[in-house]
Amino acid sequence: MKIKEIEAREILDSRGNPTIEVALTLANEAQGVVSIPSGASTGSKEALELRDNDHRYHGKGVLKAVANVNDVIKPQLIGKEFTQKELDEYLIKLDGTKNKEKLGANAILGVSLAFLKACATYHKKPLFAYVGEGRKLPIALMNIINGGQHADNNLDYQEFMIVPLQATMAERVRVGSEIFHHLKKILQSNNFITSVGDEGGFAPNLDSNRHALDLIMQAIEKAGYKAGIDVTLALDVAASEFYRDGVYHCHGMKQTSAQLIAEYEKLITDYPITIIEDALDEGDWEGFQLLTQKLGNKIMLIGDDIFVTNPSIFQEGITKQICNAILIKANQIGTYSEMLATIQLAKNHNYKTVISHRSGETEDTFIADLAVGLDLGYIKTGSLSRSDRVGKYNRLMKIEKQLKNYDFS
Ligand code: 2PG
Ligand code: MG
Repeated sequence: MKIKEIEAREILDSRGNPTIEVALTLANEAQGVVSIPSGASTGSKEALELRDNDHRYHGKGVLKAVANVNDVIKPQLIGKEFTQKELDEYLIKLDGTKNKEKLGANAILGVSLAFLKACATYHKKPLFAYVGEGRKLPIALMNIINGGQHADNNLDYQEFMIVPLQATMAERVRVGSEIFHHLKKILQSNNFITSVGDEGGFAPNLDSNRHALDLIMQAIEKAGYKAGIDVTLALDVAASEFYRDGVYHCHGMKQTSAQLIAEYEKLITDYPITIIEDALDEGDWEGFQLLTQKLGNKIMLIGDDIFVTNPSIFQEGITKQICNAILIKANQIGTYSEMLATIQLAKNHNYKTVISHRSGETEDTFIADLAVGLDLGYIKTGSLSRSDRVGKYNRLMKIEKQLKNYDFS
């Protein structure tokens, strides 16, 4: 695959902040274009997202990352041939730092994923069919109430999600949307605001995290579904965001990890919660061990900020028996190949894999294709509103249809 042209530019993400788009063309004109999402509640060990920190866009411009692609990376790659692995290794070496801080993980991942997409085009395959043999549509975690860093309300937990379990993607999306709209009516009739947060879920001020779960339970019932059977609940607590000075500042209380774990034990008996992500602070590994001992055989415990899609950090987590599932975000690690290594580790050790959007998204739907092709089982891509979220569900429904008549030969 000889690279003929690469061009990066600055675009806006769903929060109206700059991000990078990269177009890469192979010698036979096959092209891949990708735009890179951006997080708000980031793990401290994520690969570096390079920003300009100057007067433009409140310091959030990405012209340095754009220049790193156009002026530094591109001259090194033009006219050369690579496999995906070779390209990613080349980029990692060219950067030369542990956290991709020289060129920026946003710049590097842009080139890595644009190449992946260009190769799919070259092989005349949809992305999902190019990346792997997976043909199952993922179970989706749909975030219908936003809190934490993703909304200006008073909820400590970041994401209150529903997990529809119907047989097809199209049905799961329908059930999700129906519950979402019933929730809107319930909020309205209780005089709560129905404006939405960064991931398209409602962002009301409520009495407590439990109150949010109660409203969702009502919405499920009103929509005519059975909670715990047709649809279960999931949380992304994003606990790092309210951990300070060795304690968790949650529900207006100061709690130790043991107390918070006891609270989760109660929560999962009171509600049909089957998944909890980032239940504790990313540095609270002992707490995570205790949590996994207590709840690991009952529900899915996802590590996001704690593992940051990093194969070596994740390996340590596996050794210490922490969590039983991992969130996969390409921009936490910065190349496609390293993300694949993390996924492989998860599969080898029976960890569930959940591919994820970021709270700052774009119209790019590559995670939908990767969820299917790489056989990841689960996807987390926000609410049933806003095109940056809904685009991924629409893409999944399209893939589901395409799979019916797809000739894989
Ligand atoms: C998360 C993500 C996505 P952010 O914590 O899982 O929901 O949020 O992109 O802000 O890190
Ligand atoms: Mg998270």
